[in-house]
Formats: sequence, structure tokens, C-alpha cells
Amino acid sequence: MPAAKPHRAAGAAYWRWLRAANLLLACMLVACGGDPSRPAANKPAPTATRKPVVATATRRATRMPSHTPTAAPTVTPPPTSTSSPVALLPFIDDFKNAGSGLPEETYQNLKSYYSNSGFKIDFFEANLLQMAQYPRSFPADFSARLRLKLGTDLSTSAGLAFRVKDQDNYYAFLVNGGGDFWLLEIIGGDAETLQSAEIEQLQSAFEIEELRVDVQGSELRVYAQDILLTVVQDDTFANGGIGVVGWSEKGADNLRFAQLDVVEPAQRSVPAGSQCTLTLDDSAQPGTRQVRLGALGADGTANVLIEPGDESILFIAHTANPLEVIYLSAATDPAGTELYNPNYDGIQNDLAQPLLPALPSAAGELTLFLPLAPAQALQPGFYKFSLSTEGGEPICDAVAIVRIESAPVRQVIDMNLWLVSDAPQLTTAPGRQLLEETLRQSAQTILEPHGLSIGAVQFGEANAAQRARLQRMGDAQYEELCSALKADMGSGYKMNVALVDEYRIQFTAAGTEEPVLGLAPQPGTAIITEGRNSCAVVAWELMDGDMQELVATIIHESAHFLGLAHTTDEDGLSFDYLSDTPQCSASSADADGDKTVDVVECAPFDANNLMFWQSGRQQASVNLTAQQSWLLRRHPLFHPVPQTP
Ligand SMILES: [Ca+2]
Ligand SMILES: [Ca+2]
Ligand SMILES: [Zn+2]
Repeated sequence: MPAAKPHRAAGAAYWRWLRAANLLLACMLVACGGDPSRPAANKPAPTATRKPVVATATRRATRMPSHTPTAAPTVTPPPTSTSSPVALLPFIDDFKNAGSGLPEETYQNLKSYYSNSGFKIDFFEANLLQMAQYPRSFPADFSARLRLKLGTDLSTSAGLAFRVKDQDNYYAFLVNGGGDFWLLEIIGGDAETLQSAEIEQLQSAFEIEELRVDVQGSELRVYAQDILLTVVQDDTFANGGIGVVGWSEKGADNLRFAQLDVVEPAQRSVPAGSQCTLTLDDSAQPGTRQVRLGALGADGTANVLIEPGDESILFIAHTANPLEVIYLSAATDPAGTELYNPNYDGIQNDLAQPLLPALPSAAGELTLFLPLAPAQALQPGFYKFSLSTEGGEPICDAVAIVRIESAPVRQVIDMNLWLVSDAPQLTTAPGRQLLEETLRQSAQTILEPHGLSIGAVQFGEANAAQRARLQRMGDAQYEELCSALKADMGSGYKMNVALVDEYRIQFTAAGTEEPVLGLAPQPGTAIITEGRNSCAVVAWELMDGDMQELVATIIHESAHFLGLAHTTDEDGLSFDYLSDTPQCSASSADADGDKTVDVVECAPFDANNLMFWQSGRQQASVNLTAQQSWLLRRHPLFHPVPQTP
């Protein structure tokens, strides 16, 4: 045992702070904070640099266009041929030749016509929708690119109509100069919004070089300026014509369409960053199902189908750009009940929700785990997650790992312990053996009463170069650490834990780094290779040689990784969502009035729960409640004990 270190000798207050820092952090990798490349701890500091923009705050209410000119036409437009030929692809139109077939129409309040510079629509009034279609059908699947010039008002929108049946039945994709887009379906003359959002990069773009629609089967993908805006599944219209469409929301304005190219889907080029493929290392572990959801775009909704008996969803969305931030704007269960309240203040604990508002996941990735409490056990049907990105860059892939009904048998979790520390207490053969034995003993006390335990434990070891970089490391290297661990030990259905000597966190933008005991994302991103929040970290030096403290921290952080929150947080104001965990409220327990509730003050309540925010003697024999273990055993990393042959 090394001699007592100064920080221990410095007294309880400092020790408490260290412990607090560790455990608070462990819960809050999802928070926003100082380093722009990587959200840091949710230390309740006044200096978070990322502005608390929630996706919903930047979105406008959807406006429904009235779909027809309101005044009588002065000229009767030519009737659309009922037996129209099917266009051969590629179909190319520079809109300079009236022979290409869009109808020229003149009404009292609008005019659409060919000119030297393209096909134009002039609106003389507000709130007109004009759709002009080619007198021919198009193949059901295609990729269409349109170049156009919007008028002068930010609200005037234009785009492409496709799978057109007639003037009252078609899909339409429109953008305006204000950065809004709409993917609509017009059914019987009524417009219904399939998806709509405001995209910052498109603001004040009146020259749209490329508006693009990729249609394959029931999947509709829309892009503007090479940004995948959204992906929607809809089978209302299976095929039909193509046309241009415009809408004057606020008043007189004009539009000009300059170029249209329609090609076979196989001929299209995919803009960089719009599509990626998350790698599921293993085939689905027995008891789980892997659901591929595909790209969602800059604003899209993932629909996860839950079958009767399914027990949990681990949902992961990913952007190619590691700095892009993904927000959850809505989540609903199959009954349509909202699971996410964007105005949630983090204080109430009467309703579980998958994410705290204004606390996006780490950049480049968003991970959710449902259910959060037995009261919200999964129901069969579609769970819907509406996501958007802060900077408008697309979510290029999303997956869900669904845990299917499990027999009430003992469950185990396999662990990878990766040694970056080269402390002999950990790296020598006797050291590893003691670590594994102590871990199993602790698990026996904490998990075994609930039919849970540790399965296979594997040790890995960083190489010399990795040790040099990561043995004593800062938070900015978290992803590098987890990636190196994964490269060495894999990223399948296992709990990855890195053991370093020192781990430092910068709690505020201006503050210096402070060493902490460890951290874990809540929930962590397991199973996929590209996961960015893919490991828990525990730092050995601050344990002062205490192996018990080390394994308790490993289990506590792992429980965060699987989704468990603190029963009570440092402030005594926020609690978990579980009704059977006691809570320690500041209003009754903060005896010394220091605005924190410590392990002594909370002794009559939850100080001896594994997920209490602070460690201490009261945690000598920690426990879990029935609801906590109910959640743990639903995580896909837990699985039935493998049958020995
Ligand atoms: Ca509780
Ligand atoms: Ca106190
Ligand atoms: Zn914690």
C-alpha cells in the first residue's frame, strides 16, 4: 500500500469533492460543456460554452399551404393526357424549350411560362400553390435533381412534385429562402406534412444549385445543396408523374426553374456524409434483435417496431462529422404518449424521459435506452424518435438493439478490462487475479440477490505507445481511449472498461483540469464498432490501492453505462425515475446547509444504494432495488448464462 496521499489527508471535504466529481460525471457525459470537440461533464457551473439550443427551439410550426389558386383562371389549361407515355431515363430539361411539355398557364393571380432563362412562375397574390407537371409518367424509382432560383421573399418556396397522380394527389418537396423545407403529401387536395424543419445552412439561399429527391420503393430521401434533409417511408403513391411546384406564402413573388435531371437510382451519386453504415460486430446475441434504421437526415424520425414481449431498446444514431450534435426533439410510444418533455427541468422525477433537454449526447452520436422504469415497460407497436442536428448535417445511420423476452433465469454480463495503468497491483498475474476475484465477490453481494452476475472477464493490455499517451490522460482523449480498447478487445456484447492511472476532467470552460476516479456515459454506446461513447473509465491512482473501491467504482460506472441514474444527485434536488429507490431530498436532509446531500446526511435514505452519488463507509455493503435490477437485466449486454456443453 502506498503512503496516504495528500488529498486524503486534506480532509473530508476535498475527498467528498473528488468522489462527487467522479460520480456526477459518471452520469453526465451526455451533458454540454467546455471542449467544443467533446461535451464534458455536467458540473452545474455557470460557464457552459455551448448555448443551450434545443432543436425544437429553432423549428417553426409547420405551415400548410392552400393548394390551389383562389381566383378563376382566365385561360383554361390544357387537359392532362390520360394515357401519357412513360419517360425514358435519363430525362433532362433545361426549361428553355416549351416543347419539354410543362403547361403554360395564365390566371388572374398567377402565371407560369417558359422564358429564355427557364420555366417561371409569377405569383401576383399570397398563398397560392402552383404545380406544373410533365404530360408523361416517370418510372416509380428515380433520382431527380433540380436547379432553381427563389424569388425575393424568405417565405416563398419551390421544389419538385413527384409520383403525381393529378393536381390533387402527389408528393411535393419544397424549400424556401428562410431555410425551411417541407416534404408534403397532397391527398385529395389537402396537404399533409411528412417532415418539415428549418435548416440553418439553407438560410438566405435563394439560388438552389441542387434540390434533390431520391425515391426507391416507399423510401423518400430529400436533399438540398448536398445535405440529406430527411428520409421518410411512405407508400401513399406508388408511381406517377413529375412536375415543378411553387408556393407564395406572403405575397407577390416569382420563381425560376433552370435545370432538371432525372436518372435511374443506380446512376445517382451519394453526397458525402449523407450515408454511412454502422458496423454491428457480432451477429445478434441470442435474446436480442438488431434493427437497421438507416439514414435519417438532418431532421428525421426513426420508427422502431416493438413486438409483444420485447423488453428494451438500445437506440443509436450517428453523424459522419464527429463534431455535429444530435438532438432528440420528440419520442413517442405506440399509444402516441409523449416520452420526452422538452421543458423538463431535471428536477421533477414523476415521469421518466429518455434524455434531459438541452443536454445532447456527445457530439457525433446519440444513444438512448428504453424503458427507464417498470412503469414504462415497452408496448408492442412503433416507438418513434424524432431527431435533428444542431448544424444541419445529416444523421447518416441509426440502429436499434432490441432485447426480446427473456426467461426469468440468471443473467450475466461479460467484461473486458483493459489495463492502461501499469501499476503492479493490476498488471501482474497475482494482481489481475485479485482484481477479478474482488470484482466477482462484490458482484455476488450487489448483483447476485437479483439473479445477475459477472460472466466472462477478459484482460487486455495497452501497448507501450498507448500507455505513454493514455496512462495519465485528460477528457479530450476519452474517445481515443475507447477506440484503442475496442481495437484491441472488440466492441460486441461486452462491457468495456479502461483502467488508467489518472483521468482529468475540465469542469468549466476556463477551469483547470481535475483528476477524477472515473466516468461512464449514461447510457453508453455498446455493440457498434463506430460507437464514440463506448467505454467506462476508472482511474487507479485516486483509489489509494483500495481494490474494493476500484471494483465498486467499476460496477457503479458500468451500471451508468447500462442506463442507471443516481438515486439522488449531489444537490439533493434530482433523483432517478424509480419509485422503489429511496431519495434524499435537500429540503429535509441537508443538515449543514451546504447545498449538497452527502453520504452521512443520507444514511437514513439511499446512502447504501449502489447508485447513490457519493461513496463512503455507508456504502460498505451497497445494494440494488428490484426496479434497478429490473432495468439492468433488460439491457442487451446482460444475457442468460451460457450452457456449458
Ligand atoms: Ca427514486
Ligand atoms: Ca449537506
Ligand atoms: Zn455515478
